Amino acid sequence: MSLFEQAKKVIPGGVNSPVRAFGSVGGEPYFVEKGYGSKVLDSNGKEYIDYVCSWGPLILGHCDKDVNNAIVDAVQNGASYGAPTRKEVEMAELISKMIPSIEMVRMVSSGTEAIMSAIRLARGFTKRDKIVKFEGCYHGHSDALLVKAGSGLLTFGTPSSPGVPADVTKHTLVAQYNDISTIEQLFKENPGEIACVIVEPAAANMGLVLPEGEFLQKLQAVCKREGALLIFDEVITGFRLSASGAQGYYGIQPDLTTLGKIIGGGLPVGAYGGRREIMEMISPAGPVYQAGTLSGNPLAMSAGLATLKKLNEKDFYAKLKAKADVLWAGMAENQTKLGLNYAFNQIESLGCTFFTNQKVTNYQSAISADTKKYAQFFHGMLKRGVAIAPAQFEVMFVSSAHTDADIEHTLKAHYEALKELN
Ligand code: KE4
Repeated sequence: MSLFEQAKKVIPGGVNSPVRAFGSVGGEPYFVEKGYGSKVLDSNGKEYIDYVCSWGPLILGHCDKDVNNAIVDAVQNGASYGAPTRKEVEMAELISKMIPSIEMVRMVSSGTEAIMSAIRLARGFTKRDKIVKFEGCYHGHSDALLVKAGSGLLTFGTPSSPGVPADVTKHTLVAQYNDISTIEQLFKENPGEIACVIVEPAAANMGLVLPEGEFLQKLQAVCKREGALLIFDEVITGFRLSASGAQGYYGIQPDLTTLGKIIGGGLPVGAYGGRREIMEMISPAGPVYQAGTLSGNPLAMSAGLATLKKLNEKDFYAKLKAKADVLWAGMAENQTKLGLNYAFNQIESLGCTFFTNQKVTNYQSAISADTKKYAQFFHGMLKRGVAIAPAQFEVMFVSSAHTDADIEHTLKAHYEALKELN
């Protein structure tokens, strides 16, 4: 019996998070035994150059020595106390220094928890119930955000999962990414009722879709005019696009920001933060309740602090971008050589090939991608020792641990995998 068969007997779908099960690419998922630098080794002893990188946290790659040492040192003093620690203060001060719009921050244990809490805070602060998200953006699995757009471009959210009451999602409105007219329309139809708009400032959950023109600036202006809070979900882009996340990259300060992934260095973590007058509504300073047994966990704080400190090293992002740009340029060159023109979006160390010839700027254009072709491409890369996301609507993550040799190997595999597509 395979490990996957064994797993499926005791874990739903054999995995602890759905995307890991290879459902959209077919075949059995590889089980990882260990990671080191840019690589992972599976339970059959096969090595892959890894562009999943734990879906974003591992911007330094696997088993970074400084991150590992920080965890090993911390655990000598215990794993959790349920009492405040100086590391939580250090983490909050460092996050606030790196992302100035975050005057105060609350640590939690996942991106989902960060977003769920930020939404509650926005509702408590504005005394409004409705929220707006964009079709194709993913903000974790809390009920209010498990919605899909109904028919047409502008709708109330309808539950995208059983178990989510329509009574909950009726407060969630769905707009279209890069189309500010859909936002204007929602505010026109719901005057004074929208608490917040949550957006991935660079969307990485419908594949990679980037804000066009002044989309983010206009979004901020509309929220300001309408008295709604702008929430940047930077669980992926936070400390990924720059030392100040997407908001630093695009020069826009949201009212609230959610974080995760990188700030835990691979350990369970999430955070939400923003303007002091808003954050001081959070219990016990204020009336909006939120709590967590392992919030600010000392091991996660140690791993996160060690990670963020290395991201502050001179030219870290310039070097990472230069490395990623070699990969992105090589992938474009491979397509040209093969006479292909699949859509390709990239920003800094994030990249995504869509198997469609349409420019991808929103959910509708993203889903024009041929997911069967992606599946074939995925397996073509995997058999050549390159592990990319097992789903079209995810992204490739490049880490500082990826070497020139890794990129050369990846480009060779990429060329051959594209060539053999039928
Ligand atoms: P978590 O609850 O999984 O820590 O974070 C949820 C979340 C929130 N916001 C954004 C922008 C996110 O991308 C995520 C989670 N990202 C996915 C990958 N696209 C996690 C992978 C998985 O679900 O296993």
